[in-house]
Amino acid sequence: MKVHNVDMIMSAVRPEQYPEEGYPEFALAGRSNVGKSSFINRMIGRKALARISAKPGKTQTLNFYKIEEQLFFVDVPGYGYAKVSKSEREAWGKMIETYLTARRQLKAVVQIIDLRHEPTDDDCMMYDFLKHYEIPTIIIATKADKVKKGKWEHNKKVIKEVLDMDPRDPIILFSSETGKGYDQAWEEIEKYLGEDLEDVDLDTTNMKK
Ligand SMILES: Nc1nc2c(ncn2[C@@H]2O[C@H](COP(=O)(O)OP(=O)(O)OP(=O)(O)O)[C@@H](O)[C@H]2O)c(=O)[nH]1
Ligand SMILES: [Mg+2]
Repeated sequence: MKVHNVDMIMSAVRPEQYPEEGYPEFALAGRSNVGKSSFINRMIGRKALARISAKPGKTQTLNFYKIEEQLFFVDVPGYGYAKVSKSEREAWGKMIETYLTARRQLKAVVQIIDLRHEPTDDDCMMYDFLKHYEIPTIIIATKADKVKKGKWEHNKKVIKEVLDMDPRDPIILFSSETGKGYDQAWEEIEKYLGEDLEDVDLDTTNMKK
């Protein structure tokens, strides 16, 4: 997708603050500092629209980015950041759980994993949570620019094994630095947009009758 129009339209914590357009939504999940916001920026071709953290834990709310009047990327605060209080962590958990389990517009979660390391326990917990609720998941193995080419396939295999990935879920080698994986990532996202266009066609057929 060629992206020209992007709006960071709102930050939300509670469902009544979510946008009402009804476009398909794709939420980012991943460890704090893994590169969720950088992924969004690369996908929309903006250097710094989604806020990138010098310090981890920068993204605190659900941030909705409207793309081409077609879809939303939803930037979600990362997990696994040690320096948050218990009450903050609980509030985070509630906000994420409410959004992920109850949002009808959510088409898929883009879970970002660091290609350099084995997935953490938190990564595995997040993936298990998504599979438990049968939420379609696209795994993005990012920071590929920091890994020697010769290790890409091996590290990808480790991620698949440690997460115990459903073979139907795609996993894409990615780099927000170089743009590697950009086309493949858009391809996976656009698969879900196609479904919606079919729905629209059906509706107009019915209207003509
Ligand atoms: N080399 C390299 N660095 C990256 C890549 N993606 C992200 N980074 C760097 O990783 C750091 C964290 O990136 P963010 O995009 O802010 O991470 P985040 O997951 O949104 O972090 P939180 O909002 O704190 O959860 C920044 O310094 C980025 O420049 C990548 O593909 N390659
Ligand atoms: Mg962020």
